[in-house]
Amino acid sequence: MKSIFLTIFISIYFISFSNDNPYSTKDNTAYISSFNVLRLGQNQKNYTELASIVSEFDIIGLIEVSNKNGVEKLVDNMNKISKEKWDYHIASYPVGTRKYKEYYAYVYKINRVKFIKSRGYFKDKNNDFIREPYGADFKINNFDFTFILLHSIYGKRKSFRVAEAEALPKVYEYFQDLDKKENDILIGGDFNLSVRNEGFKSLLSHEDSVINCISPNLKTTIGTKKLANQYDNIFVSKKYTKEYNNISGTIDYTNGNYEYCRKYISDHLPIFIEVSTDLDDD
Ligand SMILES: [Ca+2]
Ligand SMILES: [Ca+2]
Ligand SMILES: [Ca+2]
Repeated sequence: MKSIFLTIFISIYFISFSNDNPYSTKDNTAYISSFNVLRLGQNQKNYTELASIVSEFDIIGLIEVSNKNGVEKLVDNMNKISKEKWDYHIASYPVGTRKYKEYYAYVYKINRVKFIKSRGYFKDKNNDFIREPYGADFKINNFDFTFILLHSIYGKRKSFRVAEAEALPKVYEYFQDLDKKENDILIGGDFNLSVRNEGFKSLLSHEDSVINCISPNLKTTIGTKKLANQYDNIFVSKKYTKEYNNISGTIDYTNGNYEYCRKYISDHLPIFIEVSTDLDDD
């Protein structure tokens, strides 16, 4: 598993890193990931493989977490299989419907990433979201930022998903306005909608020049016979988050074993961005 993963990772980075070994992580860059982990804590998982996939990043925002036990089990496995030490932060309560709720959580390398504080859930006054987005502040070297996570509705009709995408500027502005000094707002998650959909138009035309870091051409969900949809993304402001290096991607850990991965890992791929951490302008 590890070797498959490394091969894919190297092929993604071959051009940008040329002669560098991407695994001798440079102190001034970091990898921030968002990953829908398909009912972590509830579904049966191969925790060793899951740990090996996510432990290549510095911080991973976990979407679709069923309970704290799943996160603890993942962190225990990461501490076992990697040379790094890992810790986590989980939202204090789950969100969703009366019948079905999920947590958001973050797993991070303790020697590289500092958890600063929780920003709590988005105050969803108009009930725009089935699961309110959640935010927390972290610092990697000199780069501090608010990392927001969202698992959008799937629902009976596509219009439900489009409506949540249309409400994203409210989320961006809510977290942006919480802190006058801190303006690095990263919104990661599973939007259940291609970023090409016009529902994202208002967020992507925001005056702070918000961009989607993950290409619309990269599929992020796993179907039964192939990769299926482009549903996951990370949004940042080009105006404020100049720390984003314009390097991003997905990690395709499937190696053609779609059914196995869906059953024992997830039905999504992790997505990631590379950031510079030596300078912070806010
Ligand atoms: Ca900052
Ligand atoms: Ca701000
Ligand atoms: Ca910044």
